[in-house]
Amino acid sequence: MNFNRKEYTDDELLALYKAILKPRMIEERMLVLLRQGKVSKWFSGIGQEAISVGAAMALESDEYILPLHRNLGVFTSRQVPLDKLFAQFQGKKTGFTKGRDRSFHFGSNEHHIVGMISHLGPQLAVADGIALADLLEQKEKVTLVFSGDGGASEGDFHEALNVAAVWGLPVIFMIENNGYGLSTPNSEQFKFRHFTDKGPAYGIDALQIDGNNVVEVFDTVRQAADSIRKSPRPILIEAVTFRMRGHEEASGTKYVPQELFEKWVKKDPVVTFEKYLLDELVLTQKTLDSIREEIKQEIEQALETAGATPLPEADQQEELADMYKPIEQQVIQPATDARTEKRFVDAISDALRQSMERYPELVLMGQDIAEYGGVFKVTEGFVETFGKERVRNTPLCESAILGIGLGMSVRGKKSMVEMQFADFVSSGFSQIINNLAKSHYRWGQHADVVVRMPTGAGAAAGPFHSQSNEAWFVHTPGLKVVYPSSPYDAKGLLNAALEDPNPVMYFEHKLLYRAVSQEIPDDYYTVEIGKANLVASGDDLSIITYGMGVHWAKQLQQEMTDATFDILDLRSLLPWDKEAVRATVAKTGRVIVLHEDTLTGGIGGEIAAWIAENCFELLDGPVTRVASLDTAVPFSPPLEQEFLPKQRLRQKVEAVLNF
Ligand SMILES: Cc1ncc(C[n+]2csc(CCOP(=O)(O)OP(=O)(O)O)c2C)c(N)n1
Repeated sequence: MNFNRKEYTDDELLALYKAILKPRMIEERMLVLLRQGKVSKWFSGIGQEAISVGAAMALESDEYILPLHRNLGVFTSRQVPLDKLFAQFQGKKTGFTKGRDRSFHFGSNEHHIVGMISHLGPQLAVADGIALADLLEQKEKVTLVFSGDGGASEGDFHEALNVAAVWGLPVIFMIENNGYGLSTPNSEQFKFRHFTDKGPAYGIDALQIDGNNVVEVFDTVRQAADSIRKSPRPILIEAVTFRMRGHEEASGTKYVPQELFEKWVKKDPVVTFEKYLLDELVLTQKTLDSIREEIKQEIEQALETAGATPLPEADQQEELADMYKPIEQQVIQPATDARTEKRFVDAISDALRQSMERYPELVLMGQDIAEYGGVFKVTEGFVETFGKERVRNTPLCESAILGIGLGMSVRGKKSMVEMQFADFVSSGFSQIINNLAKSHYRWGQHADVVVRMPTGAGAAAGPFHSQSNEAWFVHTPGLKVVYPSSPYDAKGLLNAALEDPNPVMYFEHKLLYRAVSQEIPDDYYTVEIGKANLVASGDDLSIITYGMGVHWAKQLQQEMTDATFDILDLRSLLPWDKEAVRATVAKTGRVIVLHEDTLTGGIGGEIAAWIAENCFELLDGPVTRVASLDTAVPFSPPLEQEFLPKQRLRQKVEAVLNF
């Protein structure tokens, strides 16, 4: 192998050697422990260390790296304490995730590392987010993210590269091309010849390097980083390498032809570099022995410390609490009595505008939200006031933009991501439920992201512009979900959501945008998240609902004068106000849970079950759900009206009253 040391000093080369030796020695030790049953399986980086190490050593220590499952060398090169790393591998509380996630699934802001989630691809956009935050702060920093050749088949790869290119983000996309994705060879993974072919299609410079040559990796990343710090843009580096062990330490290597191992063992990145340094007299056998001894001691001590720590004791309170970044919401009252009649849609704009003024770190992202003002005109005029940097038109890349939201949080930014229609959130689902929602629980990194969700049916817009999908998110711990029904709440809850450092799904019913108006405070104010509102008080029946359901219930009350209803507007669906539910059940003893979402698996089921479990003695009749039909949302108006629960409501109410 040809090592071109260029102008690098002996000390620099020695530092690289020490750095590449450490992950190799750790893994060799772990293989012994695995055979003794003392560690669980992991994903070996043996044969690929030059990439992790060369890349990590080339960057400044406060530049973020986003490694994947074969990048032990990133953690060791960033001097992550080995005892903590081993504790992480062993599921100990003293690891990086308090025993909640495994192997390399963690980040450490102290070390400027954001670890992966299993899904691989979502990691790439998080790097975009970190880079965007740095770019907005004019920090002249680079972010480096890894992908395997297999993971690069995911749509997330395309989205992340595309957005990085369009926005000129200083990201190095490091593709470790080791020829296989688990057992699948590249010939069954993709049709192009080299990853460098992909760069031009995205408008990105692309380089191919020998991924087993640590000097080449180090030098290439250094130069690329230097260049894009000064002139921000993404660069794709394809590092050609080979995985010398199985996908993980249980899967074996039978599917890999033996001659490939014979070819690549000659290019072992540690052995070849060591030989080069000995030949060049940069390293003597004596120094080599003492370096090995030093690393060995470090490993043994760390193993001892980690091993001595007991497995975690589960504490339910702590587990539940850590799903969220703590916030004691102080409800803010408007500073003056000034009020103006506002439509629902204007109330949303109001909140966004005032929160943009309040939080200079807040960035809005969404399709067509800049000059065009968004398809519902919520952000009309915002570009003029806040500029294109903070009011960002995005490509059609829901997943990437949501991942960018998480990356921005890592660097202290807030983001609001507008879904053009709530239906399209399915294209970014994984980022929300796997990345944003779980990040704080896993490693303490909050996701300060509000996702605005223009939702609901009634406008004959068919199955893909009308869905109520709030239940998808209410089922996901780590998220908050709010759903206002009035202009007052729309403004107050959006302000509260933007204040909250946790990921909040904010549902806004499209039919309410221009149909309801109300005098609301001109000043900034917030509404408490998790607090329901009794919008009408009655004696005979409780209708527990939210969103459009509140308006249906009110309308029915006007029509039915022989009975009076408590109408409880939940406003927040996660968390939801159990106290208020209990109070209204205690008052009337008869309950309808009403929502526009379809019946099966809807939130009504959860609320009804809770009432049955906790308020059974207060009930005078069966808790009854009224919801949409269990079908997709149909297009044609007569079909849509039959789908929606509104016209079934009266009959159900009468049945409960007469029970
Ligand atoms: C979305 C998703 N699909 C499937 C998997 C299972 N899986 C984990 S790693 C892997 C292969 C990845 O190959 P590559 O990206 O080339 O990385 P390598 O393992 O070769 O380093 C697969 C299929 C996964 N983790 N996530």
